[in-house]
Amino acid sequence: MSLTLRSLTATAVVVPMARPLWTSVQALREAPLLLVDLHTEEGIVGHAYLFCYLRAAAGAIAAFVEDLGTRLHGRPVVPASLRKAVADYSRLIGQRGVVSMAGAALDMAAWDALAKATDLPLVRLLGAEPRPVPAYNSNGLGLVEPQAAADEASELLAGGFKGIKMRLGRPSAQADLAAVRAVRKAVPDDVALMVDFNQALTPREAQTRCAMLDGEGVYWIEEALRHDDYAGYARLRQSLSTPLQFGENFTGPKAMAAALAAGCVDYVMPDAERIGGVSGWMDAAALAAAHEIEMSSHLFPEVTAHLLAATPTAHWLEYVDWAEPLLQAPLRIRDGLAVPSETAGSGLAWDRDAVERFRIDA
Ligand code: SMN
Ligand code: MG
Repeated sequence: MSLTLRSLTATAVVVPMARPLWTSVQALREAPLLLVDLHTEEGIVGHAYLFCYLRAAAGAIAAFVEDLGTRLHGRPVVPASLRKAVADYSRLIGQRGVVSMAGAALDMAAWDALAKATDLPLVRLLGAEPRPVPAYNSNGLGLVEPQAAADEASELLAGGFKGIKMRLGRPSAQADLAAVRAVRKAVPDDVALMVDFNQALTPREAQTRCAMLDGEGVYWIEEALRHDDYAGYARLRQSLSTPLQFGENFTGPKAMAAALAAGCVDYVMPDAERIGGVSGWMDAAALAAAHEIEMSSHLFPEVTAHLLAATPTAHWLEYVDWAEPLLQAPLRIRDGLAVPSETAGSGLAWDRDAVERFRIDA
């Protein structure tokens, strides 16, 4: 069945985080999400959601999403054509920030609608099988005292997770090291321990702080530097044996292509809402495969369970539970593996009562 786009609606919600995310720059206690529905003339509704980072951003993104819906009214729901139309429409303002997020939401909702129209789980529409992918628990584990970090780390392993991520970037390097050692000691040796600086360090600080973590059982060091300092990452990488990881700030696959061409990163982890939705993700997956680089996900675990299952060099799924209160069927984690949903689409179905409860006026 071919589908025709009628409209896009965006609903802003704010969900309290069960475990606050205390990063080097900001403590996040709530998740401002935008639920996007693509309505078709045929009656099928495609779903997607965005993480807005800041409550104040939700209104701006919602306005652009709904504007895209008006612009594209009557178009066939064909992701490649919609992508081209969005690129043309946003050429003057530029496909960055909230503009690129809105385009990604449209793309993800379009793929969801198509998967429903073909009665396939998204992963199968992408030509792959719904195989489980290793997931690490990325909830919480912020810049707390070492003992609190160790206790929380142990709690995060419930559900059989074989990986966890802690945030770093305390004022003192020694305090970070003490927290890493406390967590490393508290969890079994076979648990992968990722660390994330959230771009906190200058190139000089990064040399010292990352060297300090070498040999401490850290699985990857994420965003030590400003996200686009590819020359800086290349220098940092030369002196380290711990793998470097970044990618949540790639806006579109071309940013990832540039990072891979610069040879400055060991692993990549694009974010579905910044890389360009399902279409952008699949381009990125092809790049990672060509470079033989392992690719993980950033946020959106329900949808990325499908995307990673269709990614040749799939590595780790980042699991956060922020959208769960809004969903009829939360993502299943079995023995530390994320299991893509088997229903038609990408597995997102809103719990309408919950949406009303968490809704805000954006
Ligand atoms: C992160 C994600 C979402 C909000 C803030 C920080 C973090 C991660 O960089 O990789 O999980
Ligand atoms: Mg990160």
